[in-house]
Amino acid sequence: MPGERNTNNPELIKWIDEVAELCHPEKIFWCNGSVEERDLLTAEAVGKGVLTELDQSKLPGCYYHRSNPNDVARVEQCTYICTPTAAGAGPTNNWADPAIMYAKLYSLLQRGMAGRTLYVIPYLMGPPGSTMTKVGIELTDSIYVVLNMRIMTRMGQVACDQLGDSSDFNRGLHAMLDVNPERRYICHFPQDNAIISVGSAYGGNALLGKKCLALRIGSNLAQMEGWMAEHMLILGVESPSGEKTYVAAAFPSACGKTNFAMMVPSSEYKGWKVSTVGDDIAWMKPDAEGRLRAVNPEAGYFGVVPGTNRQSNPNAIISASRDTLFTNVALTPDRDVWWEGKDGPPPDECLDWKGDPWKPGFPGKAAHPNSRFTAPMVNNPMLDPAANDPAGVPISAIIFGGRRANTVPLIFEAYNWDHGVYLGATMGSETTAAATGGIGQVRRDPMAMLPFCGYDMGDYFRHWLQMRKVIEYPPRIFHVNWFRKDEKGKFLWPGFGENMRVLQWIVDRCHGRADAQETALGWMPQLKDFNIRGMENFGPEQFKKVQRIDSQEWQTEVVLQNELFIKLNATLPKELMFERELLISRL
Ligand code: GTP
Ligand code: SPV
Ligand code: MN
Repeated sequence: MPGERNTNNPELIKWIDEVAELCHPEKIFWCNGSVEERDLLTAEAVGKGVLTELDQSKLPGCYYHRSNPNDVARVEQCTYICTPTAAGAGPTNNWADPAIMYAKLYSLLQRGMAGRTLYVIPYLMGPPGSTMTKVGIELTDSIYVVLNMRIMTRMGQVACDQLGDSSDFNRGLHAMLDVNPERRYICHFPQDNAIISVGSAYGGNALLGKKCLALRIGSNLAQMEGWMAEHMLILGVESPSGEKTYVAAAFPSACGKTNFAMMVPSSEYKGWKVSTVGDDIAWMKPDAEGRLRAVNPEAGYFGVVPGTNRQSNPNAIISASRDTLFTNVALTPDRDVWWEGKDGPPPDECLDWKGDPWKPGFPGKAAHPNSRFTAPMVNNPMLDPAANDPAGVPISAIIFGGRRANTVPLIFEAYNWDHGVYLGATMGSETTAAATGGIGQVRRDPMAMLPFCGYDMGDYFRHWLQMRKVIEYPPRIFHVNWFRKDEKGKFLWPGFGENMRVLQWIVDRCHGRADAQETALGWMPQLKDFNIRGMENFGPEQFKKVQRIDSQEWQTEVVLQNELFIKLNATLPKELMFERELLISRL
């Protein structure tokens, strides 16, 4: 019977009893992850108006959801790391005293699920059977969260089986309450391996396996256990000769991870094949041979919708064409979905992401800029054969990249691991719609982890430096910027499938084949080392522009970089200050 208890784990049952006692749900539903259960819950969600069925002949298994308009992105100002001391969270996180925060949350949660169902979601982060995999249990009163977690993680019986009678699982408690920004708290208690999230039902705030467990709690576990939990895509690239290379790349939210992870190489690259291991999170650990190996802890993609089309990301379009949930896009009268940047003309009329009538020419956007698709990774035609491999894949390169209209060249390579850590640590990027707040302001987002590092950022940098000592064959480290613009505000680099040209240089560097020139920033390809063959409107002059190091801009940049270092002064590793001095003297 769907919903029946499917484990006898005593610790788990005890915890659920406590939560039920506090939150007073009308009933408890234990998820087993079956298709029967999915169909039942989907029908219930449609009945309650949480989901709208899309045209099943066009989009089989696809449903539409609108979140509360006040609840459309991560909320960094409501996100807390509740370590015993404020120093544990460090100066870049919001900190709260765990006792005080628990008290506040328990009072908000009192009878907080009255009249609702409490769903028990056992899930795995990581491939079944991997030594890297962790078990989480999310308790939630949101049926939408259940259906998303089903796609995003290995959920249900498989997780109960891996857990057995162990008490080693992450306790995640999620309650929507009245979805009020005034009562919205996303709280992490690393010392208890626990998460409590209230007042939001959206994305990274509510799907607790993703940013909360896999990154904020995960980064704590990683530091203690000697591995790395990173906001990185993982992709494989195979050359025409059959040589396979895996790389991981950290770009901030809405800065191109999904697009790069699913890249279809441009026509110049016939015979080259890119394959996806993951599009958002990498867990990486050195193996017995001294290589860094990575697994994708997730099983689905929670991808940015606007701008996705057959040209920019055909495999995302295919992935999201069946068994997919669409959140906050526009809904057409024939029960199809639409968004800015979709193929074809806009619909004559539709309902926008808020449910209001919308027509072309209306001032606002039809789809929210942070509207998302939730699609199972098995839908991805270019899924890497090793995506479920418990051993993970060996990483040859780590790529950092931000969204920078100026200053930062398209591609350069770090001199060595410590210099690479410096490049990651000083990464800047323009803010995007993935988090509420201003858009387009450059801020420091070290390793794309500013919103996701669950402990002191200086100690996190130290952990990165330490990792070098346990990885015999460390990946090379690179920095990219797809987003540099010219004086007219046009992107200097075409991006998307053409990023294969940058990836080729990276891969060739990893295999000791490509030349580079020593510059103030690092190793850079010269025109002779970089393939621009067959490119339209991109010649030697454009290459020079996109790679230019402007000393004026860099004078400003090193000052801006220092703002973060000053903030982290208590724990900043001295190696990074030395790297800074070296950069200044080179400049
Ligand atoms: P999260 O899921 O929020 O962590 O983001 P992500 O890093 O996976 O972002 P995604 O790949 O969805 O990128 C979203 C935005 O980046 C969209 O606006 C894309 O159009 C834009 N983008 C991605 N790749 C490129 C590129 O190569 N060039 C340019 N100019 N824009 C790009
Ligand atoms: C991000 O913001 O980096 C995301 C989307 O990947 S969310 O799951 O909402 O955090
Ligand atoms: Mn992300």
